[in-house]
Amino acid sequence: MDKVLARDTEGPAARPRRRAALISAVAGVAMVAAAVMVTSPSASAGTTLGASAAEKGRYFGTAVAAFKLSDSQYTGILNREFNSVTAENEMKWDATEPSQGQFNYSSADRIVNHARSNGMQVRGHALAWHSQQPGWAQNLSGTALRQAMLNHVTQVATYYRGKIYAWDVVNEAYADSGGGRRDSNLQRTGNDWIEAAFRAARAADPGAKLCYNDYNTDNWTWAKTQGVYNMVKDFKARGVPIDCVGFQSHFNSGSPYPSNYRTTLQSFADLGVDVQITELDIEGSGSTQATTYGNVVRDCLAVARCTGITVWGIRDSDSWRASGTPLLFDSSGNKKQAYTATLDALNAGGTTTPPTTTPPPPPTTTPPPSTTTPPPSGSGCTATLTLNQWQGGFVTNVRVTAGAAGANGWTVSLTLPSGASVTNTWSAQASGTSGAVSFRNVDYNRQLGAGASTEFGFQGNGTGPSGTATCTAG
Ligand code: G2I
Repeated sequence: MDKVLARDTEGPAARPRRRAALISAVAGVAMVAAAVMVTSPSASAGTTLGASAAEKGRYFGTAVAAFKLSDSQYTGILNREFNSVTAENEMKWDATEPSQGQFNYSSADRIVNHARSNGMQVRGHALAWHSQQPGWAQNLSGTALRQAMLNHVTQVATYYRGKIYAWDVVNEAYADSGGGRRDSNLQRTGNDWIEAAFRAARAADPGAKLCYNDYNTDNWTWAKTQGVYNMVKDFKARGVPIDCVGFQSHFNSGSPYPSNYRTTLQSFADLGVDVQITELDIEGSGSTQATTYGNVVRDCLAVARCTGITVWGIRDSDSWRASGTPLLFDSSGNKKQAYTATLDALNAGGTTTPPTTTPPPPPTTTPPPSTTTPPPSGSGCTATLTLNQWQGGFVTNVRVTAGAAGANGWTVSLTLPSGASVTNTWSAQASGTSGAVSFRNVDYNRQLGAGASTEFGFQGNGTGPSGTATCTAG
């Protein structure tokens, strides 16, 4: 193995191309074939976590702290081993919107730019969470908090549109015991706050996979796991836009790796969502720790829709639980037994079906869903509204579908119910806030091909509109 490891001498810029070639060349091929690959000077199958995961159609990521990107040992390991990153704290609400309506992306951008220039994908973490809220949000409640949260989701997801593989839209909304929701200021805005957040995220970045992320949801028999499972099942049944479930998987003696972990992953996947291991760390050392890392990797590879694994930090000293030495590299940056077990498990896992790698939909134009009325036969367009109403406020998502002639610009007009007013609009330019209002395309969604559609949305106070609206092309 050492000889193989020593082969990874190409710069990071060469790696994405090589990874892509490897995915198509060797996906699904067993370890024997991988061993043949490493004899070729242009290939390095299985020599790093990211390359090995990519051969199985998966990613292998880590949490990154922006302030550590100037540490060359840290960045060296990051660039060599990982093909996905999650901002450890920099995309959270307190970091990105320290004052209401004033957004600061400087630290998050450092991570996103580093990832993109080194061919790594980005998991966005986290849009709506009861913890790490800025002080101003902690002091809000009711409709004001609901609208602030939806605005936050909309603004941040819009800012990063096209750059995020998957968003943790909602984080840790379930209680530790009992199987119900956690009490929080967000929960007190109404039980539908989670689906409202998902709808706002979908409207803002239709190309990102939208995940629900939580901890202590690994053991299939635990009430919390079942609570989240039932929510996802309900969302899928009602068409709430959810694509994935993140399992943080912070394992220690109080919350050990469960022998039914694979059952949990597979059961969620069977609901029609991807599953991802999003914050993996395993307290311990030596062969015990190594075996558990191997088990986790084997479980993910056994589930076709387990699309990737992220460890929550690089070196033990980078961990939020540093004293538990839960990561793959020691505090000097050396590979631990846990690293070798992880890489070996990745390389050995060629016998399972890799996930279908469907490219995300383009950000602005998606085919119309079969449930909507067919597009007009000639020129013009149609507009279909989906209303998410709660006490005192609403979000309306609007699907605009061009007719057979396509559209070069469009305007949607409607009359709001009495007392309603628009407070925020995304992916369109609004005229008017109450009574008769209209929404004009913005630059990126002006052009629609024949029958193509795009979505925009708006939120407001009072009772929102539903049904259809007048759409004018041109
Ligand atoms: O707590 C572990 C993770 C559980 N799941 C959600 C993750 O977002 C969470 O990450 C941790 C970070 O690893 C810590 O780095 O979230 C903590 C906060 O909830 C982060 O800790 C905070 C400290 O509490 C702050 O005092 C500090 O200013 O990190 C901040 C930035 O270094």
